[in-house]
Amino acid sequence: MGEKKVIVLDEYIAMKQKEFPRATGDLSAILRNIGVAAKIVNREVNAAGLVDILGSIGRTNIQGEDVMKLDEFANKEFISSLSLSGLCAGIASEENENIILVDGHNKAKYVVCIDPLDGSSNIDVNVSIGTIFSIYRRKNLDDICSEKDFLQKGMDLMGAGYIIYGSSTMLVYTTGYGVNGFTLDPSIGEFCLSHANITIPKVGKIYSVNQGSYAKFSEGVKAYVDYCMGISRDEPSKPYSLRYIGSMVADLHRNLIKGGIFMYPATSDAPSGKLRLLYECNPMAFIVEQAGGRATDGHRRILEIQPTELHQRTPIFIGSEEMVKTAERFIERYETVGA
Ligand code: P6P
Repeated sequence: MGEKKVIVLDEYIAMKQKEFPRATGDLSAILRNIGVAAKIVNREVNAAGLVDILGSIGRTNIQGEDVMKLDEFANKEFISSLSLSGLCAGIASEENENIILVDGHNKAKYVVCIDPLDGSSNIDVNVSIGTIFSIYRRKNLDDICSEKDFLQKGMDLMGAGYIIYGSSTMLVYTTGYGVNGFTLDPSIGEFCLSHANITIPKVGKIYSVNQGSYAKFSEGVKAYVDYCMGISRDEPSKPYSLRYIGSMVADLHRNLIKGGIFMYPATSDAPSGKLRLLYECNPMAFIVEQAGGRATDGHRRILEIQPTELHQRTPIFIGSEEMVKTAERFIERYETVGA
């Protein structure tokens, strides 16, 4: 009686599509297929934790194959689900060197970039991991899908999202009109709207970085990390809390809700940083900007970087707008001094 209506993902996607009279429903269909694959991967992620802890349970899948390595399983699941949609011409995956063309649909409207299971090295210690996806509209539908369809700036994304397999499993996405979060209710097997119109606080008290790499950061980044620790010589400040899980989706999801900055800077031995532009940084930057935050490589917006290679890396500073701007200020100051 008077209970709040639960809105499930498919209903929400359909509701939002009605707001765009010219929408054909193709993007909606891709999002729905991603939701289905997410539920299947979620089931395996939980079971796989069991396998890792208890060793192999000798389980075989319906094809009689041994249970595959988790990220390969997730990769196959998302590729298969996207291919079945018939609306995806090709897929760029962290797990595959080259793009995957979808048989029979290589002139379809969209392409998808995916990190099927980011942070999967954490699964055997039961740390939250995630899937990151992003959707581009192909530039020229007369051409067969090729790599150039994927090498588009993040600002041209049609949609982006992530699934976090954590204490609960959530799907968070945007199509450019705000960010919404859906929590999986296992009792009905549906993603239910739980975090409508997510906005990231302009300032937070959390910084996320691999502090162990401090010695390898640039002088500007070191100065900003000092500021986060409250030991800056330039600008005295109260210390933030360091929260670093080592799983980008988990670190970013927490900072999106609570406020904070996540950094994976360039280092002396990795001048482009570690994280990939196409299927990690662009989708997360799109989401965070849509939630009112900021994402740069220290100098320019992540979404303005023109990709030249599928697997290229970029440094990233992403999260609460004021905190990212402060990081940029320190970088600018020291680079000017250093120049
Ligand atoms: P490091 C996981 O391997 C990952 O790709 C991201 O999810 C995470 O933020 C980062 O690498 C952690 O890297 O070098 O700090 O262990």
